[in-house]
Amino acid sequence: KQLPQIQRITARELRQWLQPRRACAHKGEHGRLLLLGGDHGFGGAIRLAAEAGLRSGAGLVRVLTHMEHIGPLLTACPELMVQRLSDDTLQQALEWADVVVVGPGLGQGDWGRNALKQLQSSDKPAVWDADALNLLALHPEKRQNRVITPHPGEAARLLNCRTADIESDRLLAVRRLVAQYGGVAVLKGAGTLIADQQGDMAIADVGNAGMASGGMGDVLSGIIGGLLAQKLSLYDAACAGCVVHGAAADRVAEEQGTRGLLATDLLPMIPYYVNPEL
Ligand code: NPW
Ligand code: AMP
Ligand code: MG
Repeated sequence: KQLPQIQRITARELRQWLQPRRACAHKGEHGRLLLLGGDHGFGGAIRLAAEAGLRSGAGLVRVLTHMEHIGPLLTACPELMVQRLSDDTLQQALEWADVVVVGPGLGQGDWGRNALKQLQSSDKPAVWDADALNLLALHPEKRQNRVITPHPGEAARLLNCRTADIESDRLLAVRRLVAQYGGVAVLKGAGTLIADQQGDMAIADVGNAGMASGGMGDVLSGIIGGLLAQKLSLYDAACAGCVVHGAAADRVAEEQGTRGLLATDLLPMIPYYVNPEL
């Protein structure tokens, strides 16, 4: 059996994807990023994803979520634009956005289902994560203009198998994800794999066990969304996003170790890896 070629990517390779900004740049050219999520009890997930989008360099970041999360989100991060998610605000925001991230803390109830259904009529580039993937697993749909970012548990739901089956052959799992769902697939976990439909495949050779804590994946979806908003291709944004994410976590761990590492610790480290001139 011929083994696939897998590109091994480290923080050094980020220079091939990210260019320094033009001196006369303005926010409009760095993309409008929309994030949908944060059901009752999950306000933290959407805040982490949205702030990661800003820290990755998206020009404008807007969040549609539950009313109860608006105040806390704006207090934590006043650079965000935050509104209550409704049919009207979603339609208007979808016209506004260049890129959409859906799923962090979305839940699997009617609120989240309805948002995902409306989003399906848009073909803007999108990152589907977390509960968007759990809902996708219930009604599988192939789509080209999308990055999916499952952890092994979500991948098992998408492929209708056990988590152990995913972990026993991660290469096969990521290829099956792309074959069934289209676009680009990111199979998370130690040694995150990225694959597209042309057969390209990469492994992010960064990250550490401190990342096995709540909210880490939400940060990744925001980073990939922020890079897509800056016009990287789906595959490049996914590869670069995984490396920025893992490298940011490694930088924190170098100082304070892995135990007790928080997803919020990564946020101020992201700029060190999205600015290739550093
Ligand atoms: P097992 O037990 O091994 O079969 P879930 P979630 C597996 C939001 N969050 N290697 C493992 O399965 C999210 O955005 C909100 C192997 C595990 O038990 C979602 O919307 C937060 N297995 C929602 O919560 C912070 C692995 O998956 C199961 C694995 C639910 O998302 C937390 C857990 O996955 C969270 O982000 C690995 N590396 N990784 C907030 N602050 O608001 C995962 N598994 O059941 O899909 O639940 O990921 O917590
Ligand atoms: P989630 O389960 O959605 O919160 O995502 C967890 C994130 O942390 C993913 O990007 C994983 O690749 C990363 N991660 C979790 N555990 C590890 C680990 N042991 N080594 C490296 N990365 C990890
Ligand atoms: Mg997650």
